[in-house]
Amino acid sequence: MLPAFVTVSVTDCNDNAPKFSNTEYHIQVSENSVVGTRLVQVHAYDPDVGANGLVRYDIVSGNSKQHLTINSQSGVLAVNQSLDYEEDSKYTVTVRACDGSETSDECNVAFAVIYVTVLDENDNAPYFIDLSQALFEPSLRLVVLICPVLSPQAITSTPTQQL
Ligand SMILES: [Ca+2]
Ligand SMILES: [Ca+2]
Ligand SMILES: [Ca+2]
Repeated sequence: MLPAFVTVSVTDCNDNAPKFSNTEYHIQVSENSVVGTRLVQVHAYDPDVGANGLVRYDIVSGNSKQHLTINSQSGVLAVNQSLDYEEDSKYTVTVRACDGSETSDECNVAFAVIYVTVLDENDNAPYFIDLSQALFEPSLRLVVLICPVLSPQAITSTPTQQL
């Protein structure tokens, strides 16, 4: 009797979630960086096969003003709009990695956080404040210097006294 051979094909299921190589990234960027400047590339690995192992990236929080953008396929985080240290000096961006095909409703996810520190540049010239408006504008910080006031009589009566 001849031995019977049975061929068993194992089909892949999407039973692995993506896993980030780092769950935290800390980067610094000059506020003068031009739009399109690449900041960091995140990466998540998924051992599944085909679409089950395809990883897409998106930003889920920390980017309400759309100053940053991430390439959904490469995971490259880049400057999307001009940065301004005087407006926002830090961003805490949560990035999600999602597996499966784009048409699939279900996916496994993983998260990483990117801490972006904006570095100050000397991009503002000094300017004078109109003191007459500053007196009525509570948002302006006005430092008032109080100097002693001497009467003319006091000055003339003590000519050797120094202020
Ligand atoms: Ca997977
Ligand atoms: Ca600025
Ligand atoms: Ca500045």
